Amino acid sequence: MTGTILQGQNFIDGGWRTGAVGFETRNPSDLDEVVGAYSKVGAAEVDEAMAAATRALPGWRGFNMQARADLLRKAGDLLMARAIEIGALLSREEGKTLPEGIGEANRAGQCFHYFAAEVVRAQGEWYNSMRDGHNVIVTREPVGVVAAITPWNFPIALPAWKVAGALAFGNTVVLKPSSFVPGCAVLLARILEYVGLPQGVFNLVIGDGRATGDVMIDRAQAVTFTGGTETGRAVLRKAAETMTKAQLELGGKNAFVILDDADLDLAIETAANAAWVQTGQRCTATERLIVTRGVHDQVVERLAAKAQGYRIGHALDADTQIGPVANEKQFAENLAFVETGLREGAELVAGGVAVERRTRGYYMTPALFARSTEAMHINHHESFGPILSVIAVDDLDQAIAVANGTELALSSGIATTSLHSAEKFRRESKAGMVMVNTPTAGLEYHVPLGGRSPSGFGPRENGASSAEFFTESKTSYINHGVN
Ligand code: TXE
Repeated sequence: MTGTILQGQNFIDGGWRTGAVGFETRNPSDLDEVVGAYSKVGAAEVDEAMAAATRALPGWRGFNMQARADLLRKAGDLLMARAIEIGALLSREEGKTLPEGIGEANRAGQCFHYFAAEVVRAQGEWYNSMRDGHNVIVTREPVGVVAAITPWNFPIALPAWKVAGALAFGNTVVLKPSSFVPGCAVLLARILEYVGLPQGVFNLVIGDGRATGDVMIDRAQAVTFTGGTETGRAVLRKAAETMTKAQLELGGKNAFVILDDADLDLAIETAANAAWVQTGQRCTATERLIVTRGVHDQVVERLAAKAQGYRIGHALDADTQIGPVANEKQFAENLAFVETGLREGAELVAGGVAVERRTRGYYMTPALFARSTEAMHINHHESFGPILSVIAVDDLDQAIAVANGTELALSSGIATTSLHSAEKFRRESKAGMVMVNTPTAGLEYHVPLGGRSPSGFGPRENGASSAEFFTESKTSYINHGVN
């Protein structure tokens, strides 16, 4: 199945705009297929988008609450009604399998529904005062214009939850998607235009990371960013200049522990899913597998068989289980990462090589390294590909120490049938999200998402913690004179 070429524009101040520099995206499953034709805007147009969002702010902030909730809900309805179309575009542009693409589009719709309900849950607190005849109220107000900057690995869900969250709390938004995968953001903009969001409330700019990002961060009151840790540092440095509020969701070097007492069928399934499915391109993917010696050899053997059993192929083929790597840069980095592991002396027991399929694409087999040690580069740096390395340990205490031994602390997990071990791990893991007998990847939108610095910075995304980022608190003292 091939599709038409999406002609994607920028959406600024309620109108569609072509930028000066045109470019195309190609299907990572089939490099001979062009998926989208877009154009990048420069600093002047980004500035216009920021100005439009600033002008639209008072109107949107005061927009009727029910009407605002209705707009978000309708956007969610449309995302779900068009999930097959959006999912197919996502699969063609990013390389996720079609069920994954459709699932992500539906998730985007659910995020809009969740935040539609948030609109009417306006938060506030009332306090008695120390002073007679007074009281104190604490209310929340929109933070202002939000700059949303997103990476390529979740082209619709990530823009959706950032944009829906910002809008729900009365903010206006300028979204900059990754230029590797702008198509879904264009469809989101079309949906938001169709449901009748007022002019300037939502803007989409496609452009180069730094040039675009710098203008956005300068002019916004808040920036929400997901991407690589180094880019996150650059965003934070820039935000510091203007004291722009920042929320960063960055890399992970996520560990999953398997103890001797684990249900091994579940543990193998869980580890394999989190490491290799979606081509390992999830910030919460398992990259380090920490296994106690009693089950180590069995785990390695079974996981090697599992890795070799996956059907790798074109993202739109019905029998494909794992699609291609999303882009050439990531593909080259993954293969180089495998080389590094081999050079360091880890044993590659499965996969890790480029393979050919019926179409030209960035295909590689899921990699499993055994006999890797904690000190190796491959156990400290995010790979962002389908690459898993196993580290053998003596017991739970050592497992926890190794799991906590990297800088990045986003997600972690443990497979065990011992309530005591599970609870000890849950308490002592420094990751922002801890999973017991379930994959390190696979998050829900009604609860906070994120990790400790340098895996994350600022208030967590999603769930109740969204309000912390998307609003500012105001404390009011009122002398009403009633005793
Ligand atoms: O991320 P980037 P990309 C990691 C992963 C991957 C690497 C690159 O290791 O290989 O990041 O992926 C914009 N100011 N993760 O290219 O480069 C850029 O245009 C402001 C981990 O997607 O960080 C894009 O829109 N913005 C991650 C967005 O930032 C800038 C998920 C992300 O770009 C900018 C995805 C700048 N100076 C990738 N430079 C995770 N763990 O969740 C670039 N951008």
